[in-house]
Order: sequence, then C-alpha cells, then structure tokens
Amino acid sequence: MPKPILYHVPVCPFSQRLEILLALKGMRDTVEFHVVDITKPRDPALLAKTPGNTALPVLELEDGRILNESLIILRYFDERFAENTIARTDPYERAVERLFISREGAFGNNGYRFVMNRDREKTGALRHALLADYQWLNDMLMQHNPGGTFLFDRFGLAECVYTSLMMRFWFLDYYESFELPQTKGFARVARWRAACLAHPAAQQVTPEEIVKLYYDYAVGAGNGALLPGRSRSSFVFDPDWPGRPMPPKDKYDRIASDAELGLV
Ligand SMILES: N[C@@H](CCC(=O)N[C@@H](CS)C(=O)NCC(=O)O)C(=O)O
Repeated sequence: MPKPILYHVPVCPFSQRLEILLALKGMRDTVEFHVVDITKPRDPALLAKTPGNTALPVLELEDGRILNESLIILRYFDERFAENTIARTDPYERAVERLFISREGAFGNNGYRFVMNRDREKTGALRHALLADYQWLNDMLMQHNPGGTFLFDRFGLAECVYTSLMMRFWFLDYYESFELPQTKGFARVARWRAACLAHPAAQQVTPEEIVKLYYDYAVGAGNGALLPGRSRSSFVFDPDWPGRPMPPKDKYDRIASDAELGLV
C-alpha cells in the first residue's frame, strides 16, 4: 500500500517534532521517511515538488499533493490519523494551545541566533532574549496548569512543537554554558522542560549528537554551509557522529579544522 512520504533531515527540529507526534500516536509506520543530506546538492526532482522553497520537511501524499511547514504537517497528521488525537479538542484549550505554540518561531530564532553569535559583546543580550522567552512560557504554564507538568494533563501538541527545539538548545548548554536560572520565576518551565526532554516519545536524538552535528552553527554557519578552511560540514552523514570526538568549545576564538572534528 502506498504511504505518504516525508522528505526530512532527521537531526532537524522541524522533522523531529513530526516524529514525536507519530510516536505518540503509535503511527510511525504509516509514513515513509526519505532522509535528505542538506550538505549535498538537492535532487532536482525533490526541488521541483516545492517551487521557491528548499526547506524541509516536505510531505508528499499518495496522490502526489505536497505540504510543507512542520506545523502544518503536524496538524495534518493529527487530523488525518485521528484515532488518537494529540491536539486539544475543547475549544478554549485549543485556543490556549495555539497561543502557546504561537511563540515557537521566535523561541527557535532566539536560540539559533544565540548559538550562532561569535561577538562577545552581543552574548548578554542574546541570553537575555532567550530567558525572556522561557519566562513567557513559565507564565503561561503557571496560568493554565500551575501544579501540573505539561501545559494540560499530558504531553500534547504544544510539547511536540517545543521539545525538539529545547533539545537543539543542548548546543547552548555546551557552547554557551547556558542554564535556566534556579529561581522561582523559572521553576515551572524548568519542570516542564525536564519532563519534555525525558518523554519516551521524544528520544530520537541525544545531546552528544546535537553538539557534534551543530558545531558549525556554533561558529556561525547554518544549514550545511561550508566555513572558510573547511571541506566538510559538521552536518555530513559520513563519518557518522558517534565516531567523532566532542568538538572544542572555544567558538569565539577560532574555527576547528575538518581533522579536529573527525570529519576526514
Ligand atoms: N519553518 C520551517 C523551517 C524548516 C527548516 O528550516 N528546515 C531546515 C532544516 S532544519 C532546512 O531544510 N534547511 C535547508 C534549506 O532550507 O534548504 C518548518 O517549520 O518546516
């Protein structure tokens, strides 16, 4: 039987959120996954499916129709495989869930801008901006479920969306020694974050994998782009990340070589 095909980059947070949703629904096998290596020129046949857009994930339905944007595909999966709905069904809760999710783009951007920065003068402001996002999440969680763990009674759509981003932010723990302040103002979001990171449906990536693969982001190059003096991106599939050493942390001072990163 034909299945929908998801063209994706497994280490990308926008792909992982879809994997988390399918795992929660127990439906990973209903979708065929095609892995794309973004360090290589893109297959023209794939590019032709999404004119004007190169970003992944891209979903191709059995009849050839295309969808992109992870949040759109997320809801499509939830509605199409509706036996076990993950989004809230009560209209008010649905609205709160949407509001909570509405900040994910800014949250992701703030984390990525922070890791990619190499100007020490800007570090404080970038840290501050990300903490303001966590503060907003803390306030939302306090308002809607102060004594609980998740936004509602279980790991839901909001958690699918944010967990994969918070897992990418392991790169901030490593390269920026970033941690949430251990204060009352962040206690609720810290509890939520810990439960999200530990959830069994969200174990597709590890901190070691993220720190190694995202080294190039930490020195300013995203999406598989090549840095000066380097012939390979830290995003390459071969050599695979488990065999590579942990990257150096001195991102403000220099860019490590292919050899030092175990890429040749
Ligand atoms: N807003 C998009 C973002 C997707 C995105 O940025 N994907 C990255 C990988 S993490 C990508 O495909 N980069 C390669 C490219 O844009 O050509 C979504 O949520 O799906």
